[in-house]
Amino acid sequence: MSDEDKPELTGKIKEKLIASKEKTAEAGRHLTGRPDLKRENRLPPGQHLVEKWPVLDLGVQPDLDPQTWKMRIEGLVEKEIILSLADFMALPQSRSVSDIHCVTTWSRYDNQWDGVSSRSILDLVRPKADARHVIFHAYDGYTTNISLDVFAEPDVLLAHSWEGKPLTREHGGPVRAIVPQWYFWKSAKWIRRIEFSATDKPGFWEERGYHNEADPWREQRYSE
Ligand SMILES: Nc1nc2c(c(=O)[nH]1)N[C@H]1C(S)=C(S)[C@@H](COP(=O)(O)O)O[C@H]1N2
Ligand SMILES: [Mo]
Repeated sequence: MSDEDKPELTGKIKEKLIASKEKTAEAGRHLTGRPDLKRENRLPPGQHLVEKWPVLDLGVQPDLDPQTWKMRIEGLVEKEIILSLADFMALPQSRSVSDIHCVTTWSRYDNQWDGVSSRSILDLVRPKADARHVIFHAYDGYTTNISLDVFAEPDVLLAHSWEGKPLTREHGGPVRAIVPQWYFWKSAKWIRRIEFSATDKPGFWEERGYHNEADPWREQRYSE
């Protein structure tokens, strides 16, 4: 129930509510992305809140040398590119704040990411008209797929930093995807290659029973 529906809010309580709402709205104005943080209830169904950031992967955490690291962006694009970390860091930089929702039911609020926005990447490589899907390929062999529309959302980043510090190896450094509107399995760590495709290609978990989309607000956890 929203505050407006509650009948008798008076005096101090009302003032407090308005002040907190103004703060939320103020925070929202600085966000480029989806308005998750403006939700009255930010916790999607079936999730619980954690403070610490858990580590989840397939048990292999590639040890990538920043000096030799490369990321390739290819497939149905006008211009395929290979970026070194220096090239990547020289691209226009963006910051976004978003909540993490993991399908294993933990959520973590207000993560501050720095990196290169998906939109900058799109400007650079220019997807061809028939490109519809984006597939992340990672250095540990992991893959995951999202639609080009979701990739193009303004809060999607290829992130190199969390809370102002370089991403650690366990969390996917030097560069991982952040796709805030989906469950976190779509946010590939240790990105090696980004493929633009006309056809969809279910990734590691999508082939093993996870939903092809991953909307936490609709609990798109597993496929039927
Ligand atoms: N390369 C790679 N990316 C990955 C995974 C993985 O195993 N390999 N696991 C996914 C899953 S299931 C989750 S919940 C998040 C976990 O990210 P974290 O360890 O930084 O919390 O990474 C996602 N990205
Ligand atoms: Mo996950």
